[in-house]
Amino acid sequence: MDRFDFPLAKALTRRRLLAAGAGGAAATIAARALAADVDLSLPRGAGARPLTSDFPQKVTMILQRARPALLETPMEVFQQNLFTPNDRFYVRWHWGDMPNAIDVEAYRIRLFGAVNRPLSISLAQLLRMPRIELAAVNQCSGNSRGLFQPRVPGAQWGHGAMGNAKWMGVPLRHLLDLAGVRAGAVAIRVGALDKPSVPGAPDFEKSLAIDHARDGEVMLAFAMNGEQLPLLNGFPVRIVVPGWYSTYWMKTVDSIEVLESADEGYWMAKAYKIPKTPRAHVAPGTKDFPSEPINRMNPRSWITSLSDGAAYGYDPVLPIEGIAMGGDTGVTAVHISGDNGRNWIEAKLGPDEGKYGFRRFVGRIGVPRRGRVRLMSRCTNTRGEMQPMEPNWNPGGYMRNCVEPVTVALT
Ligand SMILES: Nc1nc2c(c(=O)[nH]1)N[C@H]1C(S)=C(S)[C@@H](COP(=O)(O)O)O[C@H]1N2
Ligand SMILES: [Mo]
Repeated sequence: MDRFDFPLAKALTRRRLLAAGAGGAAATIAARALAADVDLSLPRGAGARPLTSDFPQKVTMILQRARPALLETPMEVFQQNLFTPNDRFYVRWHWGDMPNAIDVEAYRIRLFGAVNRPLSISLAQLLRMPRIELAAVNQCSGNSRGLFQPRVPGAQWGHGAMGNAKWMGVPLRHLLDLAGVRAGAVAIRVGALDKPSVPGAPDFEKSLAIDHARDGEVMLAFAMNGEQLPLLNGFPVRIVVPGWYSTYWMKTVDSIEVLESADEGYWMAKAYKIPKTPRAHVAPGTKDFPSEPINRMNPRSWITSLSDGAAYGYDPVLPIEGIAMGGDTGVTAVHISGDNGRNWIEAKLGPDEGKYGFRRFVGRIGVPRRGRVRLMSRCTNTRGEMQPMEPNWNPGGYMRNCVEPVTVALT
């Protein structure tokens, strides 16, 4: 592919910018809310959230929590852009002690453990290495958790804990090959600059199987939609694991350890575990089940041209637009329905930007008369997996992927 001009000088400028804004960033993290509220239409009527523009490099986000920062993307952003703009891209951190300035000259990524030549890589070195670029959806494992019934603890996200971007970076395979992975290596464990804000709490670290880390697509990304990553999305470098939930997409990476035995750390062995059942579904209330670490994403779709609960002028032919994702594989088809799922018609798909990204769909639904209409979209991926009507449930509130109806009044 073309050599994208991503000069370090720009990164240095950014360092100064961040240094100048650092106090401001820290101060603004105790965000003021904008006057307007959004309603995430959560069950139990608890969906009202303030909007905020107080976070550095972000505009008009739904404020879920200020510290650690949990910012959700409003749905209209997905209607307006197939690639989510960096300044509208959602944000999630586990610990309040997230970096608010980076010294790009001192920044290093250490690669150590079961390797022949441990490495300490500067940003300048990383920017000279072979790079790839691909579109991929970054989706939190708990996206749409606020819709779980019965309710489960955790961030009560609507559907906006996701975003689609073109990620550019160095394949992790390249670095692992430079270091020389020893026979017997089974996994890599990635660590980052943020630190627990509670004494003795486990540092946020995630692991990937060594073969996955070496698949040529898992990358150390330094650019997002052709620009540096926003600080809150992991500047200067984050891991991108195409097709997998973004709990693995470590931000502000500073260490990669090659392990010879499975990672028994809290964030792999205890947290982010899902039932080993189809779609990670168990009967609501179930606590004991065989589990595994969360992994690949499943197909989803959303109607984005109409908002749930809104009123529109009646037209016998209602145009519909939305976005779909296949999970860890491409989208084969999206079907839409205007009669509560009895009849489905195939929507027209927009350009294919790569199997890990969002795919636009457009279609028309005949509406015989004025009144309320329940509209639905349903994605089928290239593996033949189709979004079901029934919601899945698990105590973590993970992997929701049922059909998400939108009800509108046509008057
Ligand atoms: N260093 C670091 N990386 C992290 C996290 C974190 O808390 N610290 N959270 C993970 C989780 S659970 C999610 S959903 C994504 C969110 O990515 P974003 O903030 O760029 O949207 O970051 C992942 N990477
Ligand atoms: Mo997440």
